[in-house]
Amino acid sequence: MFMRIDHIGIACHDLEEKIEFFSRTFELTVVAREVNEEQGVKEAMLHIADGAGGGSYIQLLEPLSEDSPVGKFLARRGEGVHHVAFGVNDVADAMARINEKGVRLLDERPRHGSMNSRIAFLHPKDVGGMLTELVQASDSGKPSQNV
Ligand code: V0V
Ligand code: CO
Repeated sequence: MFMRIDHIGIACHDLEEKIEFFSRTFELTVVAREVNEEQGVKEAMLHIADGAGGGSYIQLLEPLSEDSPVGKFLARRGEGVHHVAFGVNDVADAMARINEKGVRLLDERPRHGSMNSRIAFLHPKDVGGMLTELVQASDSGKPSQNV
C-alpha cells in the first residue's frame, strides 16, 4: 500500500528562517510553497529525490493560527517532526482499506495537499503515536504554486 515516503512534515515558528537553514545546511531546493487555509498552514517543500509515483521532500510547516493543528503542536511540544507522509497510488482506496482495519481517519474524504496532491490523515493514537498522512501525488507532479 505504501509506495514511498513522500515527506517528513516539520513544525516550525518561522518558515523563512527554517527554509534558509535546511536549504543551506543540506543543499536542498525549495520546489513549492503554499498557504493552505483548510489545514491552517503556510508550507514549503524541499526536494530530496524523485521516484516512481512521486518525489520525496521535507515539508516545513508554520501555523496560520495558534488553534490550528500545527499551532497546537508547537505550543505543546515545540518545534520538531509533526507527521510522516507516505505515497499511495489511490488515496480513497487506501483510506477505506486502512479504516477497515480499525485505524481512525481524521478526514472523511481526501483533501487538497501540497503540489496538487490529494491527502488524508490517520489518528496518531492508532499508529503508534505517529501522525500519518497518505499522499496521492498529482499526475503532473509539478509544483502548482509560486516557488
Ligand atoms: C497531536 N497528537 C500527536 C500529534 N498531534 N501525536 C503525534 N503527532 C502529532 N502531530 C496527540 C496529542 O499529544 C494527544 O495525545 C492526542 O494526539 C490527541 O490530541 P488532541 O489534544 O486532540 O490534539 P489536537 O486537537 O491538536 O488534534 C490532533 C490531530 C490534529 C492529530 C487530531 O492535529 C489533526 O487533525 N491533524 C491532521 C491535519 C494536520 O495536521 N494538518 C497540518 C499539516 P495525548 O495527550 O492524548 O496522549 S498540513 C499538510 O501536511 C499538508 C497540507 C500537506 O502535506 O500537503
Ligand atoms: Co504533510
